Amino acid sequence: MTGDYTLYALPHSLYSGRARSYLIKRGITFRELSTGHESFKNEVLPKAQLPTIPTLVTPHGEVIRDGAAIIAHFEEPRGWPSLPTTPRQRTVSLLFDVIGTDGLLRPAMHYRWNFPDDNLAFVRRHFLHAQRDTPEREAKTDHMMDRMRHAARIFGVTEASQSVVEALYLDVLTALNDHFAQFPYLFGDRPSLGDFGLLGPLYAHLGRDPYPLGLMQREAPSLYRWVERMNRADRDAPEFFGAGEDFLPGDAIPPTLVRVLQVLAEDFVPETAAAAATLKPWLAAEAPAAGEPAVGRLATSPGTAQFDLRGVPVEAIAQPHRFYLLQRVQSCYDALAPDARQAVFACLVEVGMEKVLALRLPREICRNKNLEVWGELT
Ligand SMILES: N[C@@H](CCC(=O)N[C@@H](CS)C(=O)NCC(=O)O)C(=O)O
Repeated sequence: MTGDYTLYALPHSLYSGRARSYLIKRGITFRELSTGHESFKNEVLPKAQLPTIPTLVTPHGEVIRDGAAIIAHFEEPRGWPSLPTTPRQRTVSLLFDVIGTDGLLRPAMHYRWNFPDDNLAFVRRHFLHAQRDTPEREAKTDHMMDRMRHAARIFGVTEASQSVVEALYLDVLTALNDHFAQFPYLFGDRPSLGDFGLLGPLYAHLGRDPYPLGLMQREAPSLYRWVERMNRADRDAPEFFGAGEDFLPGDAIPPTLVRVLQVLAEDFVPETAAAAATLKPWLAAEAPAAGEPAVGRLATSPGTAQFDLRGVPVEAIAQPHRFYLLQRVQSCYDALAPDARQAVFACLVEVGMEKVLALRLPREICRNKNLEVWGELT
């Protein structure tokens, strides 16, 4: 018996993990199909416009491409129940969503592709089985794997930067582990939009491929439990006694979460600033017409961003997508009353993230027919 919804996704796909977890947690019945099914090419792709996963087909045949859009499809009509209503938690939850989808790609790609002794056979099995058994299957698998292996380098992992990428990731593991030792989810007893975004890199790559999985299980068992928990329909928190069902009271951002954000800020802020510095002149020179695609397939970009990570120079592709989701953080902040805005600003100063409020592109990114497109020229 299959569900009413069909999710085109793959177990080893980063962005699929976010949408899948959302559907599981919200109790939405679905069946999952790989992109190797003929229906993906013939029926879905013409409406999806880009061959990316996750893509959802609703019982009415509506096709929704992109994890954020899939989640919004369920959240928007219900007044965003997965977003806390209080100012600090709401803003920070949206911030975690973009950090998950765009800010942790470097360790995700590094720990998948640069540990072939442990990972390669496992990963190859997944790429192979994403496709039908045709004569071209092996060649197609190699092609797709080469494309994604290349992504590790263009997201900024080189011989020179590898040790800093690893050191920073170990600090992220420790900080998240300390948090999830105290709370089942980012904001207490209930998963939020930020949890779903953060799960992307921490599931398919960092919490599932053999090498990083071992690392997480050894170094961060409470984080590993959160990864498991995010893929279960129930609360899955037997180790927490007397816990409830809601976000933390009093708009609290607990000290363990402050620490997580401080570590994440170390590369999220300089990378976002450098990406803005690359994209702004590109936008001015290109002046794409309103409605032109702003976001393409993974690992395509108009240029690179250069910045320092703990004193080590890093060069990574600058992708407009991070600004698409950052717009939501900024709009949430802009819509607050002055005293709430002050509270959020003070919180972001404490975690070293206040600069992201001002890192805006001169052109808005909107959605049109399953594509993220440039908004009006201003
Ligand atoms: N913004 C999209 C990104 C989706 C995405 O890039 N998915 C990857 C798999 S994790 C993909 O489909 N890559 C294939 C490609 O770029 O050709 C989302 O959040 O759903």
